Amino acid sequence: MKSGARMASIHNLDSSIVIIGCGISGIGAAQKLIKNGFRNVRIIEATARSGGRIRTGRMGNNIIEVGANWIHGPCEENPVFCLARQYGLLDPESLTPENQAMDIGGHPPWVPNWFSSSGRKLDVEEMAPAVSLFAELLEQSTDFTQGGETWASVGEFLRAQVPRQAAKQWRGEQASTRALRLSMVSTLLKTECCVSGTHSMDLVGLGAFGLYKTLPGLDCTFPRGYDGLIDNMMKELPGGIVSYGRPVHCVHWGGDRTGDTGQTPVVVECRDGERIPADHVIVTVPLGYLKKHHATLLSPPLPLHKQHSVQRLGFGTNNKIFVEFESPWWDADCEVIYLVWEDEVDLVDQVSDVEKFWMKKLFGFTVLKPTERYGHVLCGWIAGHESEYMETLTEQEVTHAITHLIRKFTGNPIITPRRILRSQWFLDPWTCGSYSYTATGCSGQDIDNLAEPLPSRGGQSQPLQVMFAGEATHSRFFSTVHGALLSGWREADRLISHYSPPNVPEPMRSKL
Ligand code: 6YU
Repeated sequence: MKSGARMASIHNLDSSIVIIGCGISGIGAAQKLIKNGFRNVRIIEATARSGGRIRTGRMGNNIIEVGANWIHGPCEENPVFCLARQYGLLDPESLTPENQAMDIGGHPPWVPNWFSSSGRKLDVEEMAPAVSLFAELLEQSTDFTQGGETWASVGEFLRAQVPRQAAKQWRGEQASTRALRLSMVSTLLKTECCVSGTHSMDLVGLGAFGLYKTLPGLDCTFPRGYDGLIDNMMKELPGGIVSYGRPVHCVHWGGDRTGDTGQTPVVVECRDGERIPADHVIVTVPLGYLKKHHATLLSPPLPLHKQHSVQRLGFGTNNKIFVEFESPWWDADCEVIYLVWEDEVDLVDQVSDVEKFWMKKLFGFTVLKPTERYGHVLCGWIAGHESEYMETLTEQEVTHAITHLIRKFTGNPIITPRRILRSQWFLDPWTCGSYSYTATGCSGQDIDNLAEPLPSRGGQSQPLQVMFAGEATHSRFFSTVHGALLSGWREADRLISHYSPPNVPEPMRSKL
């Protein structure tokens, strides 16, 4: 019997669908499938909680976001914004039409305080040209399209352009001012490593840098925590749909459904030995996990072109270090504190000796606002191997290093943090890093390959056995929550269309 004929023998809406991972992409896929009438949907989650990289924590009385922070581009096109609005989770100012219309790539430049390694507070006006030069060149980095670029990476491009432009634009300046501005550019390069979630901008491909698209709207936060979004979405799912604390070991695919024996084309094998039969599996594990475990997670293994894309795409670490103080040592209007190492005139975004100098990679701190809500809390940002090394240290060692750093840069020998809390995304065995980026040598085709279902096109066996969602599979919004949610909906839609015969009205299809 041909697989198409066999397909007709099962009731479409009874197809068993297993979703691996209860992050927002998995929750979104389940939500859409269930709203469209699928009755046999299960989510298998390795940890004891929902939300994955959306994780709201507490530091004393404060809410802090250990993972995702902002809704990037809160506008009508952003489904995370629309859901958050529907659930009543946002502040009134985030909802204004003016806020949604503002198209400036995220947020207006933050009000900075700059401190240097010799313990000086730098003059913002005098240093502003470094910020505008960097912003201009970063913008230019997104204009390249695949193929034949002189520079392979964003880092190489910036390293070639910055000194050239600096020599031209800052000709009349004192050598010391020029040097300080170049050191500032190193700080901005490290900031960009955090934004891209990479060890170094030398690893971020120039040709693919423009693939990431920003949406209009001023980035906003969830005043009562990002996990409110997850809680509300979970409430819409049937109780008991998620099996928690159940890591999936292997997805056995490539079989054929046989109506007679009840055998399904896919079997999901959990680490505890349970074997779950499925018609379709949606894999939403992070790319970091897939990079480490794809050889054992799928049997038979991924086809070569998918394996190569998993390897080529980038997945790096960006961590936060929250630091609370009794009283502020920064200006009242300050939104970001940048730390400038005066010896970094040569545009560096990596340290020479990670164990000794890891803290040099921390570009600075954002200030949690409003103060009435958070008190005096800073969020330090650190990316790359230095960040991964930081994760291995004790909280006491991190506290000691951060205290020393702040004392050195402020010139104040007695500043003492009240408490510290850091994220550890690289050591998280189910994430293995923070988020994806387009590495050198990869293109949009790699993202499409990652998202391609198994068996690959043209095969004879039953289609859509294993499907792939998650932030890294979204071709324009990778690395974001909205990209992840849209990818889950995309795979749900794929199944919905698969089971909707052409030219038949689809009364069941609901709009999410
Ligand atoms: C955003 C933001 N944000 C900061 C930090 C991080 C991320 N992001 P999940 O991992 O959630 O779910 C998978 C589940 O699978 C999980 O529960 C696992 O436990 C489970 N699992 C794994 N293995 C399993 C197994 N074997 N068996 C069973 N289960 C298993 N995004 O929109 N705004 O401010 C930030 C930030 C520190 C770590 C972020 C932000 C990224 C999002 O958090 C992330 O994309 C989604 O939550 C992922 O959801 P998911 O479902 O796919 O996976 C030009 C250019 C550059 C491009 N970059 C631009 C920068 C934009 C990104 N900015 C990020 C910044 C911050 C601060």
